Amino acid sequence: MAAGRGGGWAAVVVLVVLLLLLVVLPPPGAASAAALPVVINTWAFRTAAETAWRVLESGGSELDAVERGCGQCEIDQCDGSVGYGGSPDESGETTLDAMIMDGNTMEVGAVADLRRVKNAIGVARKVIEYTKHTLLVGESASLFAVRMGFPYEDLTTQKSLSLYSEWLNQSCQPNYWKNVVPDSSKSCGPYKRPGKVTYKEEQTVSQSVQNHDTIGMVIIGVSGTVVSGTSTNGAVHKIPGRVGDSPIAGAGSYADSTAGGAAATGDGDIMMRFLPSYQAVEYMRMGTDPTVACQKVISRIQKYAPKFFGAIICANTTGSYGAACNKIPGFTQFHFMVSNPLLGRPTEQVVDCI
Ligand code: SD4
Repeated sequence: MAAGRGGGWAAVVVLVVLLLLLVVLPPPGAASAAALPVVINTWAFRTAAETAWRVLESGGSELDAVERGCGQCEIDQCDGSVGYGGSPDESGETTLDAMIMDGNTMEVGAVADLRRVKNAIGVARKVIEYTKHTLLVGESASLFAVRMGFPYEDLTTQKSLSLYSEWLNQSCQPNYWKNVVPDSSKSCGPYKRPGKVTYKEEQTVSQSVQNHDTIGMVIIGVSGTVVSGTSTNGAVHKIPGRVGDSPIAGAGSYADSTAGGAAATGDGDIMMRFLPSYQAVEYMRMGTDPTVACQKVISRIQKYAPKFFGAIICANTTGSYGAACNKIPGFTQFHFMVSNPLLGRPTEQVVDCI
């Protein structure tokens, strides 16, 4: 009887300890300690992170820091997928998509299919500052940029030219067409609708991971101001006119100073259908830990597109942050940069994909 009572107490103590651990410990994969300001950006784009951090340190605004940070990647041509000279489209031209969002005012400035102007996020910022619009596209966006004082220049480089000619030499493979004649999985266009349509199941173009590497950045300032931004040259060999997720508010990134910010990277054609950045911010608004918010967003997309290539970064207004990615062959971990006062300087971090 006495032994039984002792066993009962032991069980109670174990239960209490377990409950305490549950309360004290963060959920698996949860973010490290929070501190403000925080700068978080997709991929190991260190110079972008350093640039943004320096702007904050020298008293610049969060918008300035996001613009300069992402702008640095445009100058560095980060991974060939940001800025000029990357991702030639089907006609060999590089076109850019970018956005910037102010989570205090909920204003967004964005450009898509921007041609012959290098500093896409700079132009996006001008859309906020000098227009009542949100998104400008194509040649007209370029004309706007020139009016705003940006140089009009060729975005083609030796590298983008050789990527383009290699693609032509391999019968324009891969490409983004389906259900057309001639058969787009075997030959170049021009393609047409067939006389009699026999729809094939949607083919996912097998993109290499290097095909997509947008910079997405979220900054939470010391007073809780949330700002986000993106910049990319999109998808290699895209059909001219194609716009991805990056310049779309809620898809490429989202910022709300009452909840947090998020930014996505990966296969924008799929990801933009789910507004993942908006969804992640809404999860954080409900109190969900940033890592878990990121994971929930990835899981929602997985149900429809199990093999999609993509990742997302999330940060809430306390400075807590996290990231998640979809595990596919060749992409099992996602690297991103974080800067906050606890880390001291921009630090590369990594998460295992789910
Ligand atoms: C796009 N999401 O245009 C962009 C490309 C990219 O990481 O992320 N990459 O689809």
